Amino acid sequence: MTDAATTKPFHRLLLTGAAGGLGKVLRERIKPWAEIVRLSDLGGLGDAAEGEEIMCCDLADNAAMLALLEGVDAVLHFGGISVEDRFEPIMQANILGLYNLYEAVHKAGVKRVVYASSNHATGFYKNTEVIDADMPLRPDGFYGLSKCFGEALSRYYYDRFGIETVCIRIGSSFPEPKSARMMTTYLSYDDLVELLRCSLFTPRVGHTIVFGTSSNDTTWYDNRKAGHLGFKPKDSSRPFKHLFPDTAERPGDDPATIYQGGPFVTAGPMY
Ligand code: NAI
Ligand code: 15L
Repeated sequence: MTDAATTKPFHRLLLTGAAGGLGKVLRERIKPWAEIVRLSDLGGLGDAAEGEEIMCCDLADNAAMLALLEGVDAVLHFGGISVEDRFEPIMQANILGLYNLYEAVHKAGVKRVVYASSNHATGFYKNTEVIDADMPLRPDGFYGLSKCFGEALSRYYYDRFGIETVCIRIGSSFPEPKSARMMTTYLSYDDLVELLRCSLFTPRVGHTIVFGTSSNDTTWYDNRKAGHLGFKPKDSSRPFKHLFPDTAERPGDDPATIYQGGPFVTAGPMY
């Protein structure tokens, strides 16, 4: 953590999934937080810029993950399968990968992880409901199930070893909403970065679950149980309202419009 010889809060911060949609955004935005940002993915990271280290590896490779975590102070875990898929690749990247990550975190003495969980851990709640972090998990597919596993695994490593994790159930973090549903789940990149900042720098987070959306006009989430993070989103999906004028006219018998997980609830299983 803070070192008298450095001016940035962390010496080395690891970002997994750095070649992905969010990873590319974060690669530029997290630099002020660490002297060295270690970037990891399967590949596709180009050359290291000043203040960067690149270590490509598969989350499913236990030995490579042990090496990846050496010398790391904190982790932003954004790597893995990010949509519904067959169970096998999800098992490798998101289940075995999570176990490998936390074993390596433990062995390296890392104190905090921020985990990119997903709204699909609770996607089978109806979009007429408002849920909070203590309500039972209701995954909407193998992908959502793997996020539930990550949340439970990180809880275990906190209870057993005191490793703190903030699990962010990200809604839909893209440049702009891509559907009427995303008017509710939208999380702007600026608000994502702010939520990561709160997750990394709040002094005590224990094991926290927080829903990651901007301050949209509609919400399915009650974030009061994560109030200690002090996350106050500044953006909203409102400026994109003109893109989805028929939001109020959704048909009532399509599962993709009934449940919070939207199209994910009918995407699987894919054998
Ligand atoms: P993405 O699919 O663009 O990026 C994921 C990255 O993980 C990819 O670059 C991929 O190469 C890497 N990866 C996949 N399998 C791997 C493995 N076995 N070993 C190492 N790296 C592997 O996804 P995106 O949108 O950037 O999301 C990042 C994280 O945030 C994911 O964990 C996703 O589940 C989560 N999330 C994202 C949301 C969004 O709206 N973008 C919403 C909810 C959750
Ligand atoms: C997710 O978990 C996915 O990673 C992302 O690609 C989006 O589809 C998002 O959820 C969503 O629900 O819109």
